[in-house]
Amino acid sequence: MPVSLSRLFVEASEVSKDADAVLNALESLLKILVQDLKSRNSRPYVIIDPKKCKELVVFGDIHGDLQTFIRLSNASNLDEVLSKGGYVIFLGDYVDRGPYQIETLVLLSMIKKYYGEKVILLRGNHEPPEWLPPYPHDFPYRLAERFGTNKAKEIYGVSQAIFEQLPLMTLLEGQALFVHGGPPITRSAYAKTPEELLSIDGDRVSIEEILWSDPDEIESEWKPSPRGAGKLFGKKVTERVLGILNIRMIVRAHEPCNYGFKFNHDGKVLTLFSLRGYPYFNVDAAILKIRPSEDPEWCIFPKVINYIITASGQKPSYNTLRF
Ligand SMILES: [Mn+2]
Repeated sequence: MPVSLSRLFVEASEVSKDADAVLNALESLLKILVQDLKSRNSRPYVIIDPKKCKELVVFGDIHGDLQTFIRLSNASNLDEVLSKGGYVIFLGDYVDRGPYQIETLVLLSMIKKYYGEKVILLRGNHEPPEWLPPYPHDFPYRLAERFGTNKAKEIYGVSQAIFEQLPLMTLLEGQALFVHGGPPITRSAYAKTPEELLSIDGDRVSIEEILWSDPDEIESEWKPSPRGAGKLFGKKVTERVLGILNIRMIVRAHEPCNYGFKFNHDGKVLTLFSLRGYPYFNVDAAILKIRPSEDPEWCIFPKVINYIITASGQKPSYNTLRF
């Protein structure tokens, strides 16, 4: 049954005031995610058949910026997209930094509850494995401020279990790969099939590359990242990954962009950044809304620019591009 997102926004902010209500919401998200993982045979990635995907909205980093999230949901008619059976992919980084981290996680759990497999929550580096902590990671402190140490510990424990269940990648067959940071770089050097590239199991090198990497205009395949985790990957890696997967574009988040989006590698990598304000103060935030079944060529640059939606309502154009 369709549910109005604006009602969920109100509900989520109510729920977020009460520790037990938050626990409830997150525990039911955990159950759904466990079920999801089972139903895709424990694969760390989701596959979407574009023929069965009329509409798809994609969000980059949110980091607790609920106001921009609401604005972008309205601008993309997310409500209508979901109630008509369309998909939404969130590219990760829901918590840390922003003012409404708890509300964001609760809201996403509600949206997931209503729309099930059509809502894909990817893992970002701020939904970290214990062995790869990001900085800042203030989410546990925000929980403690609001709910006290004991409840905060309990809620954070469930959150960590949630993070472990989140898929790392989504493949929109024949069109695009969606990840938080980058593709599995090391594996792309020897993987021959999509299955070999994406079935990373518990491979920590791949997980780190997916969560932390950034594209860079370098000649070499890759170089170490100044972030201290992940890699900077060059166009050679991008082209190899596109070849193995038989797709046209990598869509990722992770990097602040002044206008909410940018392109690398001759338009073959699109970055989306969907929050505004502290600590980046970027001019604009952006998302993507495409029609994979109707227009499978959306991912051929520069056509994709027409499908970018900004928080300001400003139409994206060539002069906001950064190569
Ligand atoms: Mn990130």
